[in-house]
Amino acid sequence: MSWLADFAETLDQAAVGARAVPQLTHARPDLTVEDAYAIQKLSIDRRLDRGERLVGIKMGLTSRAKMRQVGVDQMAWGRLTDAMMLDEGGSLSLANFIHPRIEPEIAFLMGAPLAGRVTMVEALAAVAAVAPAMEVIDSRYEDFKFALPDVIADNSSSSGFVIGGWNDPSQDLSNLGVILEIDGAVTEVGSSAAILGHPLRSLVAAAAMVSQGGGRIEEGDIVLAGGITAAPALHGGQAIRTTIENLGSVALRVQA
Ligand code: 0L1
Ligand code: MG
Repeated sequence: MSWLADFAETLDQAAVGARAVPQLTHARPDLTVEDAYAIQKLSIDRRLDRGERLVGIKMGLTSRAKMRQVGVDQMAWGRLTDAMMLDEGGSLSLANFIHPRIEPEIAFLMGAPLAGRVTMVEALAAVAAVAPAMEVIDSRYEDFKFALPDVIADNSSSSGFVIGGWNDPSQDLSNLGVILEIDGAVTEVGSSAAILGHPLRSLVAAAAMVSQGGGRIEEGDIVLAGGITAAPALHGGQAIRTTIENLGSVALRVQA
């Protein structure tokens, strides 16, 4: 087994067993971004071998709030599988996670494939619908600490997501107010503009980054545009709701 596959197995097992592991860059300080995407793919391939199905991609670190929170200042992407999808209004069990956090997101549903260098107009033309969403991030690393190659190898911390109702994408998405409430109290406030100035820019970046890795965004894929605010930690019994202006709300409960 190559060292890349060894690292992929380590991260996969950490996710399956909900047990944190040391950063890969501690053992291998020369780990490159290219190595990291190879590890990510090998790790997700292990899930696909167990029967999971790819349903889209997530963009990460597309807002200053997120970059500041984790101390990494470059974008990353990861893969979403059907097993990561949570029911809207449903609940999650903390037993399946290490130290989960939640963040408000905007989700795109693709009506056509998208790849390579595209404009925002071309990106919008490929979108079938847009929805409020939340991502559960759960770094598989101890203390939620990582360098860029670590987080990329770890599927950009992605571990779950929930999507609200789909909306017509032909509306101004550039500066929509966003509120994250926990137990009815407003915990984070932001704007869709936090995502690279416009959430469609994240889709443009996604098309380019996924193509660099030899793939493409497919018709029917979900694309999460990236966390809009800092991501608070989840605790037992919480009721979480994100509301995005003009797009609606999406909710989750954490089991007590
Ligand atoms: O917060 C993190 O763990 C970094 C990767 C995910 C960030 C995002 O989805 O915006
Ligand atoms: Mg996110």
